[in-house]
Amino acid sequence: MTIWSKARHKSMFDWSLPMPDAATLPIDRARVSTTISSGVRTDWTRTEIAALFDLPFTELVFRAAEVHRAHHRAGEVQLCTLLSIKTGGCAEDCGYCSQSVKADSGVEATKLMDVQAVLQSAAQARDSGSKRFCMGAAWRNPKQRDMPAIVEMVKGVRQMGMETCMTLGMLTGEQAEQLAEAGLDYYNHNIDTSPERYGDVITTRTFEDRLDTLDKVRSAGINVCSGGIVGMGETRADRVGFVHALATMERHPESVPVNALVPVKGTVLGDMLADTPLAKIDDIEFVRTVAVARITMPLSMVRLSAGRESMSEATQALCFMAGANSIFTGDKLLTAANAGDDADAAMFARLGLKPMEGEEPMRAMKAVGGCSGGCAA
Ligand code: SAM
Ligand code: DTB
Ligand code: SF4
Repeated sequence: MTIWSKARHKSMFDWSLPMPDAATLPIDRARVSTTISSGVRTDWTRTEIAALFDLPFTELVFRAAEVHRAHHRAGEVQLCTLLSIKTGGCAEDCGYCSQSVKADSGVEATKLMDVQAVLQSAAQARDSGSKRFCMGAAWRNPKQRDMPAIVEMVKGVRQMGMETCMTLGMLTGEQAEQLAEAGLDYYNHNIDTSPERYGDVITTRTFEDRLDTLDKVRSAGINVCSGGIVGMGETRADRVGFVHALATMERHPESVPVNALVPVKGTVLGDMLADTPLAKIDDIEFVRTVAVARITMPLSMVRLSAGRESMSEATQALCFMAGANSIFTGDKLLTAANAGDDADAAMFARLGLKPMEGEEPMRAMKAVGGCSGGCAA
């Protein structure tokens, strides 16, 4: 029995700590449906978003916590697992990434994993309490010859009862349709930073290329997972522009990963920022970004993604308070180290957090037909 399942069986951790009522209320589907028109805006201006960032910190976190409680079970955090199904040797030149051919990071390139090996790994994740299995490939785009195996992976993981997410780079419309047909729940494709800053970080594709794939994913009916990285040496204005780009999409991404840069030696950004004051994002600024994402995209899952390994529990607690409600568990992300199950189970116990069991709000709404025309419209 793993530490997470032990925790869930209460033999190791006591999940029964007192919680404020609002935190434990089940989602009221009728109430959630009415928030479609009342709480979700897609017409945010940069000035408004900048003003949120500028709020006194405690006021900002308080407002974000209010929004969070109105739409989510505060006190519950979804456990997700990441698997790199094809590592390294990527043709893109993303300045943050250890898997680019341009990086001298020591990451070895591998072939696409066998379907059975992926399914074995997914079964382990499920048995450890994970609700969501994310498969990532270091590709600029998948080749047509890879698609049959990818489709089998999606089908197999879905059959295990876990939510599926894939991140494979740019897609054609046909590939998006193939993934949708296989039953893929989410496609992750990050905008990463503001439109203005994008070209400083990546030169082998454009911000528009990213939006184009996101459109194809949406059109195919797959849920969108799109967010980015904080701490790449960007300005506050870039963080405003980053959140603005997401929060003004015709429909908000159902899932918004907020990563703190993991500065990897041998990558452009890892080397550029090393030994400078920008080497690590200021914790308060990171929490501010999470809070502003929560306020502007009230129904989305906000995922506290990369960078937790070097984040204090106090900072993570502030992120949960400010509306983050999903984490990646385990010792490894794709190539970088992650906090690990022991540390996370201990943190959940200390903070009185519970692994999320129920449905995500936007998916729950779709299930009752409340979101078919666009949750953020
Ligand atoms: N190749 C695909 C793509 O770029 O969409 C999928 C994999 S890629 C590794 C997924 C995301 O991980 C990136 O968009 C980026 O936001 C995040 N990421 C990659 N390296 C990171 C790092 N060193 N620190 C934080 N986030 C990182
Ligand atoms: C996302 O935004 N974060 C995850 C997931 N999407 C695929 C990936 C984080 C990768 C961190 C760096 C690494 O492990 O190499
Ligand atoms: Fe390739 Fe994705 Fe890494 Fe960019 S982030 S180098 S596309 S694996």
